[in-house]
Amino acid sequence: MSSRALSKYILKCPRCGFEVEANPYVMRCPRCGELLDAVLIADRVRINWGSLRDRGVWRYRDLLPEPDNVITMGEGSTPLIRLRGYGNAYVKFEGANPTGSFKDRGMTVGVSLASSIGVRGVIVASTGNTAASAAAYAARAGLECVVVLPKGGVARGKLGQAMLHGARIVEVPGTFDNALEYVLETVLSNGHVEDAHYYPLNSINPWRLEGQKTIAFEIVEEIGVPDYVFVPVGNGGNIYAIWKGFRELMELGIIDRVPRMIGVQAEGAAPMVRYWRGLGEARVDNPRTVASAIRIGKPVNWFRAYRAAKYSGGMFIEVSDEEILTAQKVLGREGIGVEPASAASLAGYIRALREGLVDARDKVVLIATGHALKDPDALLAGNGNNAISISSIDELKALVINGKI
Ligand code: AN7
Repeated sequence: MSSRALSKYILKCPRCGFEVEANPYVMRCPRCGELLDAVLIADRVRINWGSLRDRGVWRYRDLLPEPDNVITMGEGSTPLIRLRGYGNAYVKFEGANPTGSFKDRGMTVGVSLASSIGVRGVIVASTGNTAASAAAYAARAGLECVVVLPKGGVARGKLGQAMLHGARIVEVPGTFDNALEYVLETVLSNGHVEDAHYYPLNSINPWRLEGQKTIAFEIVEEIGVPDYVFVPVGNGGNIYAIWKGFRELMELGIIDRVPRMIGVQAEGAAPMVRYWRGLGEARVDNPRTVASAIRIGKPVNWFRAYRAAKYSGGMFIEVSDEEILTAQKVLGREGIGVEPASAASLAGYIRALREGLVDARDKVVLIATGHALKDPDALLAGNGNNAISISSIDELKALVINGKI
């Protein structure tokens, strides 16, 4: 890999301040063990906002790592859709990415880096979307992909994608938290990538998160700085990445404030809410929710997520599974198809409106992280089958022409 790839960054510990020269291998602070931040060095950055080229994630290459091999499928540039039913809100529809989730923004950067440093393959633990995305981008790069999944805990669409793209699937007992532990214990030693044969692309990897921060850049280009951004939170990488994107634009003088970041969790899997309320560690031993994508009890990025909410003036809130499924239906009836985890952002917004945390005039963006087709079982279970069986044209005529349908 050329030395230029990460040259506009340093890796800095958010806890003890220790700095490391940017490189693809060190993920945790060698001194205190915290996950390191990838920090852009302002005088090494040259960006001409007015002459940005291209679409999607690489439009912002001036603010991203620049690996030699860029593995891209046009990810990013997703629609920002005005919500009709509630307040002053827009839905950032990440389901429109190549594999149907926001993970593609991260994988285009992460897999490009893996390809450029020359590894045999990539490895991820996943509740499903990371697996689908890693599998697709690795296939595109000609790399092997190992996905470690909680057995029985992954929605069928995502499992099918990992199979389609030729990933090696390894199933482990327990939850995502167990799967992540298997992966990190295997390939990381003291937060440093030991076995560079399989490069880890979970969200501990700061370079993958660099891709995800482009969600913030696109929002700013389209509607300026919103008052609030609602993000479904599992491992906590995405809320941090989006906040980081806004903050960098502020540091570059492009915007003058950062939106309040609101992290939304499912009641049965809400370690960040627990921590936020001062009730103990960011940890839930037996995470449960219908939203399998965010069925996570030990968010590895808890400190990153915490900083995003704290320093933006935001917070963490929780919603019930019932509220999540209602919100999924509300979006569905507006033509926007999201998986249950993604509906948590609207569920959180509805609750925040009801509780007066947010005013109906505040400009809000709801991050809709993944596509409805990811979890077909949730669609079929949640909406009832109102199909009418007929076997003649006359019957259809009777229904349609007589308005009986
Ligand atoms: C649809 O795929 O963790 O808080 O392994 O798929 O950054 O973890 C997925 C997470 C929200 C939470 N919405 O994002 C995985 C995985 C959807 C997701 C999240 C996920 P983070």
